[in-house]
Amino acid sequence: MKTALITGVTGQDGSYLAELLLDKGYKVFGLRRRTSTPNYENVIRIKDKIHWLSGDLNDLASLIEAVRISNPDEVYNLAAQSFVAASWPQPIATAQMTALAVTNMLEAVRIVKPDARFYQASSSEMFGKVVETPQKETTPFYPRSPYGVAKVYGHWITVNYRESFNMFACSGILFNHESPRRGLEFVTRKVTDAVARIKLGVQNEIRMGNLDALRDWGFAGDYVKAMWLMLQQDEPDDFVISTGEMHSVRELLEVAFSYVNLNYKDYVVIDSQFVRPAEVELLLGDCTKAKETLGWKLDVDFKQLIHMMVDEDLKRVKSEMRYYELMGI
Ligand code: NDP
Ligand code: GDR
Repeated sequence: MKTALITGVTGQDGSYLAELLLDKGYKVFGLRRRTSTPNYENVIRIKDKIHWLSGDLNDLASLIEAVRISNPDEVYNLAAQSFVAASWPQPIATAQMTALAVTNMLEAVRIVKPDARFYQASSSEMFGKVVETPQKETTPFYPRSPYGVAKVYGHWITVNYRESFNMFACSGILFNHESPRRGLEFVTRKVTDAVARIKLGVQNEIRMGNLDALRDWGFAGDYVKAMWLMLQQDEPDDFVISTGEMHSVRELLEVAFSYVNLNYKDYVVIDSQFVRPAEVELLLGDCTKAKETLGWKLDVDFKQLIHMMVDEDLKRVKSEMRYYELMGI
């Protein structure tokens, strides 16, 4: 039985990855930071199957202890401050959690279990300003947010530990991937949640930022398979994971609202608070290397993804409404 340690296991990707590894027969350890309100929503179905470890990315001692206790064959470093918009008001916390913390995790592995295989969650946000399209492993980085800058650090320190200490360290440069477990502040989930609420009569409008931004959106359940595949290769390497298709935020609104027979133009209000100080106008990935080397492929396309998210939000909002009715709220 193989053993994996996942940081960020309570997040979107961590929960799908934990399910995938449990299905493959892994013993899964999940690192969880202490929060005043426990947040097990994404892992509710597998909570009892995960071996929980208490730790924080900024507390090296806790990471060393997590690696010592779990003695992992594979480490997936998914934890981060992952919301780009929050990285302007919280640039230092973002640098600590999204950049420096990667060194903490690599050090913990290097000191305690240097032969463990290591996955770093790098991001298409590192490409930022358009230098080349589509973007691939060799495209130069030009990050446009404190988050993007922090991810560039995390990416290069992972490459550096591979080259300096001969560690099996891989970096997955993943383009946007979404699911019904996506945080409510990210644009896809914000839209599908609003569509459900508007359809059910508990919301009147949705306030949005830049509708012209273009993104390469895939399904998180497909993307975690690529993370696992990267750690099964003979040699460590870095891979772009993407759909190779791009859609605008406006198109996302169109697809989500029309699915429930509504016109987004009747509900969208542009609000400058959601416009970013510097924008990444366009992301489009070329994942030929991953397809050829890893044999990775997509199962869910853009429309299926957005429809799946609207369906799940409709179910959730309906059950919330039933609960409030029962409670007389
Ligand atoms: P989420 O925001 O859903 O999850 C982030 C996770 O990190 C949560 O479990 C969170 O815990 C944990 N975390 C944050 N800070 C700390 C800390 N100080 N100590 C311990 N744990 C912490 O992100 P995703 O699942 O969407 O993304 C996973 C990773 O992939 C991130 O690194 C993200 O930047 C990167 N990425 C994501 C992409 C995407 O489109 N989803 C694309 C490219 C990269 P808690 O529940 O307590 O908040
Ligand atoms: P992103 O995702 O910044 O690409 O980072 P997000 O869904 O937040 O934004 C995508 C695009 O939509 C535009 N936008 C809005 N975004 C939000 N959140 N809210 C709005 O109201 C809104 N209106 C327009 C944004 O300006 C942007 O252009 C995600 C995260 O998962 C990162 O962790 C990851 O690294 C990258 O994807 C790849």
